[in-house]
Amino acid sequence: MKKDNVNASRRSFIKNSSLGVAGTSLLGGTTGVVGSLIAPSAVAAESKTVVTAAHWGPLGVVVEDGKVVKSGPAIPAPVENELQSVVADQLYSETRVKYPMVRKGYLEGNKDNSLRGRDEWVRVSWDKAFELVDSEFKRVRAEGGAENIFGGSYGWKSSGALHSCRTLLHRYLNATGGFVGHKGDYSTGAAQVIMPHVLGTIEVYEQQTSWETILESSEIVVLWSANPMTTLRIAWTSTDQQGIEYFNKLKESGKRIICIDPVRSESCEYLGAEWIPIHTATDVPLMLGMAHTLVEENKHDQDFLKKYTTGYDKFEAYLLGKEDGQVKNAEWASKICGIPADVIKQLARDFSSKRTMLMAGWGMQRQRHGEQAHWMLVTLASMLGQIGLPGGGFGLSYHYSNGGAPTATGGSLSSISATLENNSSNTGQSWLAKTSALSFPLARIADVLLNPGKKIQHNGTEVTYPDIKLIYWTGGNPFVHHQDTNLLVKAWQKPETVIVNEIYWTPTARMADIVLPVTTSYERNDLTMSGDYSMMNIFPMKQVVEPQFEAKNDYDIFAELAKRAGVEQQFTEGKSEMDWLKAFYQDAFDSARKNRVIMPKFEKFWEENKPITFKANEKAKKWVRYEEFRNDPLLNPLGTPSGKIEIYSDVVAKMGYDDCKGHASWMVPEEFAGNVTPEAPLALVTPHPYYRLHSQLAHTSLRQKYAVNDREPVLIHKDDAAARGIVDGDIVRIFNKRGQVLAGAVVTDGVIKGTVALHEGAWYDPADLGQSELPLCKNGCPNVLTRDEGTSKLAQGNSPNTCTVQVEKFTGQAPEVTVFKQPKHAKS
Ligand SMILES: Nc1nc2c(c(=O)[nH]1)N[C@H]1C(S)=C(S)[C@@H](COP(=O)(O)OP(=O)(O)OC[C@H]3O[C@@H](n4cnc5c(=O)[nH]c(N)nc54)[C@H](O)[C@@H]3O)O[C@H]1N2
Ligand SMILES: Nc1nc2c(c(=O)[nH]1)N[C@H]1C(S)=C(S)[C@@H](COP(=O)(O)OP(=O)(O)OC[C@H]3O[C@@H](n4cnc5c(=O)[nH]c(N)nc54)[C@H](O)[C@@H]3O)O[C@H]1N2
Ligand SMILES: [Mo]
Repeated sequence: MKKDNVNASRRSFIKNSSLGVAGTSLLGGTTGVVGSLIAPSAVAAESKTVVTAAHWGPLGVVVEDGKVVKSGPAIPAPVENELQSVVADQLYSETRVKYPMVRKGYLEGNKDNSLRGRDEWVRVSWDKAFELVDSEFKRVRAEGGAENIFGGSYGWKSSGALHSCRTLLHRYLNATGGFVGHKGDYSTGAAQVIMPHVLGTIEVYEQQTSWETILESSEIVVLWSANPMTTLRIAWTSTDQQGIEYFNKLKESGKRIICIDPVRSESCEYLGAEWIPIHTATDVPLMLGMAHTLVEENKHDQDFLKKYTTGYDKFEAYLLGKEDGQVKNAEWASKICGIPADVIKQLARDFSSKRTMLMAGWGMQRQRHGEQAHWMLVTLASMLGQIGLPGGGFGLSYHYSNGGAPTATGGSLSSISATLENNSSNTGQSWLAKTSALSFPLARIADVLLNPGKKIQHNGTEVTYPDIKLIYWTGGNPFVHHQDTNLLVKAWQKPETVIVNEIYWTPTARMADIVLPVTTSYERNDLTMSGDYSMMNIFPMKQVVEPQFEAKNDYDIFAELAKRAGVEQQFTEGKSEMDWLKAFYQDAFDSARKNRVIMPKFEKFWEENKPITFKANEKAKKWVRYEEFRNDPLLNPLGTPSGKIEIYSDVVAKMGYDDCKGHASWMVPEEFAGNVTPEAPLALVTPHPYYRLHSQLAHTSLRQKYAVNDREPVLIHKDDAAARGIVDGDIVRIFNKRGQVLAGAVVTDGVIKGTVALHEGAWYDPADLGQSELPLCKNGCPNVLTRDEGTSKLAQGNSPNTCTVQVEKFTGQAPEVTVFKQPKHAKS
């Protein structure tokens, strides 16, 4: 690690100064109009610019002599998005999987699965690799069946309508007899289960009140556990960059913006917002304190509560302490959340007297009792009475995939499907009912692997864990994304076979038996929509360069496996890559025509090398979520049993769970700033990273912008650092009873005292796997420290932000981070 890098990286990490730079298109455009995409003139003759796209937006990629030399936005980005600049780093990464690889012990029939992650690797031919995978599937299916195969394969993969690796895996598994999948995700594990009980919809992945009305009508915008300037740098399909554009306009408008967050986030800094530091996991007390103030000062909207909600009286009894003798007033809340009581009271007064939009993110539900945070937010918003008014109420997706960017009128691409046109030929689908009954809440995976047959509660039903013998993972990184890595290491040793398709030697690939090298999206042709809610563009995703080394497309891998299983025709339908793309495009063309929007023919579109952009109409620009419900709740009831907002849910109450009751309530988490021990006196929060998408791009040159002493940066308050003799740039050891990691200290006042922040997505890099009870992660993966416990019996979501740790200065020789290089023996 070069010393001078420490300061530079720390600076950019804290300040993200680049945020201030307006982006210009690599292709010379200035207006965002697609027609302005003109290839640069002053380039060498053998140079070309190819338009493609990724989660991080539309890309122009400059190729010279068959090699990528530069990449950037294909449409001007509202603020610089550095994620768009590292296509070459991705393609030519030192950590690419070059050839099919098999773990030595596995190849030799050694059944000691504890060798996973520390064995040697043997290069094999593609033919040999296919034979191994095919014969293993045949064996497992013959001896047991679909219930022994986990194909859930959660992860963010790459964008694309065709080369969607997880869907392709499912398509192959469906064609050959089924698999065990999962319920839910890591993003909104708690919220997506509780919200339907409260609002009748999943809420978290739905269009938001239009930004145009926010800019017009909102007086206060609250970023509540939300960091949009970071999280809007990407989208599930591909970002249309509209969300950041609108946040720019919000900033220019001079409206009051408030961030409630344990961290002074990139958004807080960039937007010049008021920061209200809060202890992680204490939003429910804060909201209760505000709710109490509203009642005390008679500022709660009783007409709204009566007309549009049910069960407020039961909640109010709890709020006023009639149930448990504890009045949940601002003074009570203040002691828990760390915000002065007068500030809590003033927030309540301001929100009730001004048009206020509560934009909530999801970090506060990724914790024990995470269900309560969003339930309480909706309860508070109901008391404020602005739901369904322009610019008022709450929104759970302004920070994600450009929620609130008006939905455009145009065409919509179709995409490859996991289910097959004709699946009757050799398997039938009798396994379907069985395996869907065996699908389990995703975040319980380690528990499932360790305890087949165990029964748990989930949202009013009983789930019985399947017995997993074979895991096939594509497009995800569980050894980074799952909590309590050391427990996962043990659980992962249970299955007989683990197969991973990967581009890179990720921590998960390293934990497999068979690793198949796959292409990046820049090595194949595809299409994607942009803006998950806005449906604003169709981006061509053109192949930029030839596949590197022996990498194959996931599609071709599963087509070959389908062939060996005798189901090639069902899998491919006889179509080539371009045949599929034309068919997806034709569906967009047809749906656009129904909307009276004319798109170019496919050939012309493909030839033109530029995105198609659709426009939103005035109605979409003025759209207000819950407006129809507000106008006429009888004619437009919600999908809840009562048709109203359920401040109290009979359905949830009747489940009888001790950890999720009939109304939002405060339940003391096992680990948080208010529940620490001498061994683990600091709370840990694990936000999403600015310069990565989870673990994606961790191996690129962007790492130099944030790594401290070549480790993941950890934000530590200056008082906490001083008490431990830690100075900025030090290597520190963060540890608790579950594990230990090294990280690089960023000493700051930008995190609440008593909490340290370590971003999710840092690659797991154990120094001494298999030799030590708690191997030391050299790089700083936060999940080595986090708890693997469901949010509650209701959602069973993941709960990483319920965690306490100790931090000390690391003395001695710090082991080198090696996870971004080829693994030992895989260099052939
Ligand atoms: N502590 C903590 N943990 C968390 C979170 C947190 O807040 N705190 N957040 C959680 C959340 S919300 C999420 S969504 C998860 C994210 O967890 P993941 O979605 O697993 O994270 P990614 O890094 O996006 O992993 C995607 C992987 O797919 C690979 N890939 C990309 N394209 C392709 C392809 O075309 N084919 C194949 N075969 N592979 C491909 C990439 O190389 C990468 O390894 O993490 C969760 N974990
Ligand atoms: N650049 C980038 N963008 C991304 C991703 C990425 O990895 N990188 N991941 C994408 C994905 S899959 C998802 S799910 C979303 C994630 O979106 P979110 O879940 O909203 O993101 P987080 O960073 O986990 O949390 C947002 C903020 O909440 C704060 N926070 C955490 N716990 C609490 C709490 O208890 N109370 C309060 N008040 N604040 C808290 C964090 O410090 C952070 O600033 O982002 C998406 N966008
Ligand atoms: Mo997520």
